[in-house]
Amino acid sequence: MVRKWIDYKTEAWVQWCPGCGDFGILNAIYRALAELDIDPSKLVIVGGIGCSSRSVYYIKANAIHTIHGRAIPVASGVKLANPELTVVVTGGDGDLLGIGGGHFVALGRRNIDMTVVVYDNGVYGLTKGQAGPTLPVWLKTKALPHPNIQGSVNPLLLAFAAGYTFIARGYAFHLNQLKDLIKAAIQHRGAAVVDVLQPCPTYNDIMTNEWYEKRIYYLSEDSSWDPVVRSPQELKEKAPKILEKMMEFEDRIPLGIFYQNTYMETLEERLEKLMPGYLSSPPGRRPVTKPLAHPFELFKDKVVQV
Ligand SMILES: Cc1ncc(C[n+]2csc(CCOP(=O)(O)OP(=O)(O)O)c2C)c(N)n1
Ligand SMILES: [Mg+2]
Repeated sequence: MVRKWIDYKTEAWVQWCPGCGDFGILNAIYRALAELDIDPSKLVIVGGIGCSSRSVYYIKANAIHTIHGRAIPVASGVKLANPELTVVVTGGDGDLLGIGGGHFVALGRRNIDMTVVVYDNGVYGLTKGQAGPTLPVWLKTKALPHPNIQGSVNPLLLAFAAGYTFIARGYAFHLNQLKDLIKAAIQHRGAAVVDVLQPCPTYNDIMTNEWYEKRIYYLSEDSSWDPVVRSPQELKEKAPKILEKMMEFEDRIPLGIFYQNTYMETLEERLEKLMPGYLSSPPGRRPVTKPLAHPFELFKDKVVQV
């Protein structure tokens, strides 16, 4: 069966402002899912709280609207209980990098095989435009009484430091390119993040479509760009260039895949080493009468008495 993008659209009324970048991101997700022909019954979309997190209502899948900042831990539980599911987290810069920042870091360290799509508009859209964690310092967007006095966090550098093994950046209104980035993120084995620059026409009157379109370009315009890292040695060689590109966010803003690590093991693979049979018969599909060994049993010979 070949699915079309419309097969992933629900009947729910989409509650976003006219011109919001979220429409572009949602459409790119629909198209990525369709091109990968993902069975909606094996797909789980998890959102936190925010305009962007409402995507869970608009995608035909098993969907969970969690609490603010907690989409990643809920999604991690889903994936670890049943690793054969495709798990995608949709949320805002505030949700994923502000209140949920600790969980964002933990996912990188764990390298669980799932995808995080950051709808990055620099503001808390749902609560009327306060400064979000990616809003550059000294910018005064229209809902702020004073310029932003806090520095911003760079989602790509944070993801790299945390251990994500796929890191990309897209633009909400470049539908085809964004669709390809989300597809590659879902296909990647390990924790993947796609930071999507998303104009918020209601509250971010500085980082507008025009502002972005003057600055953005694709890393792939340089035919020698190769973000794939296959060994620790290759990582050492390529890291300086990758970091230089991740830090570029002024007159020019690069888009595309910045980094893809293909050798790092996932948490699921680590669990399989500890508990043989975990992947072929994961907790979510085991009869309750046949649970996996209790973690204390697994570690009993390894405990060091002090
Ligand atoms: C514990 C808690 N604190 C604060 C809020 C209020 N709140 C709701 S959404 C939100 C931020 C949304 O910003 P972002 O995640 O960037 O999403 P956007 O609306 O911009 O898409 C905040 C602070 C909340 N719902 N729960
Ligand atoms: Mg936001």
